[in-house]
Amino acid sequence: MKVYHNPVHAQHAGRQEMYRGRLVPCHEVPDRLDHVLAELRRRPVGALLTPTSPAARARIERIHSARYLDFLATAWDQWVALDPANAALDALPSVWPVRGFRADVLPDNFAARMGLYSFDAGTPLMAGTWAAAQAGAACALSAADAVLAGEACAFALTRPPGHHAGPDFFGGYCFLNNAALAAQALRDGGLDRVAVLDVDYHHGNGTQTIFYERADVLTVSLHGDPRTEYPFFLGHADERGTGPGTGFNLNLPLPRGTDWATWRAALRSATEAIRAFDAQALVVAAGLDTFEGDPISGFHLRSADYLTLGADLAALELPTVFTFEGGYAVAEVGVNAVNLLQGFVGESG
Ligand code: 6XA
Ligand code: ZN
Repeated sequence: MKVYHNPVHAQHAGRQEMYRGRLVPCHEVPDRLDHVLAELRRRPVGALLTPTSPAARARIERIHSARYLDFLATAWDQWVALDPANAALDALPSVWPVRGFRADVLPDNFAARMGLYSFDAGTPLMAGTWAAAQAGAACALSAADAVLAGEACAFALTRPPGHHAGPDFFGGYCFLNNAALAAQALRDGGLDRVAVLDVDYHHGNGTQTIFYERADVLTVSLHGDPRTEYPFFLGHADERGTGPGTGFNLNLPLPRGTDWATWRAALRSATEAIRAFDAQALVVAAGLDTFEGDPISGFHLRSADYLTLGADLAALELPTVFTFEGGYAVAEVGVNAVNLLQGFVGESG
């Protein structure tokens, strides 16, 4: 397994997020990735690499709109231009165009533009966000390229995470959708059918939206029921895709409190769908916030369960790219992530 790690991830280090009406310290912190790196140094699963080239803009534009990327590239400078004192603050959106508002007219006002390109107030943007997100995209693309070149599996160890980011919006701590970038890279590299399996606690709404009308990328997500769990407004079982994509999205929502046995039974439904689709490669949006000790989630998976999860995924016998998504029990996220990878590679790793 090749592990591509994002050398500039720590330039994205939010101070505060809006959570239940209060500004609280960010859950999505640089320490998370550093714990995974430290555990990988203790228990290597393969070569630890940094991408040799930056992510080409044309490859990112396969997933994200040009005007959204232009916004992300200039957002921090615009925020500081509003008031030099803003340099000491994170930028957080506070106003959004909901039903009936116009999203086609680009506002001049920066706060309005932030709202146009986002869906929550929990995702701070700072000076290093764009650099970190781009370097993360380079990890995802390098991991896909490695698999295309014949590697059995590769891990994009990067933050900020990606699975909530859509074609032209950020949210849920995500800016560029690394799993979608990897899936598209696998398609562009010549594979006809790619499956994305999202095992994060939260529904992968960005990935679903990106591929919702397509039959060439099957999207499957196991997650907390959106009736009670973030991101709330997408992720229900009746969302099956639309147009040519009808039947190529599968949501498996589970109640808060779900344990490993029930979760694993849902995983079996997911892997059966991936087999039936006859996928040629798999992208796993690897969130570890299903862990029993996660501070913002509600499933009860234990550290040893991630070894079994890895083995269950390996049983699909598909070339596989993993992207690092959620997981906020910082002290345990390294062990849980490496258990997943070690379970996947088995004794040979
Ligand atoms: C609300 C919770 C965001 C969850 C982000 C996450 N601020 N997504 O872990 O997978
Ligand atoms: Zn999550």
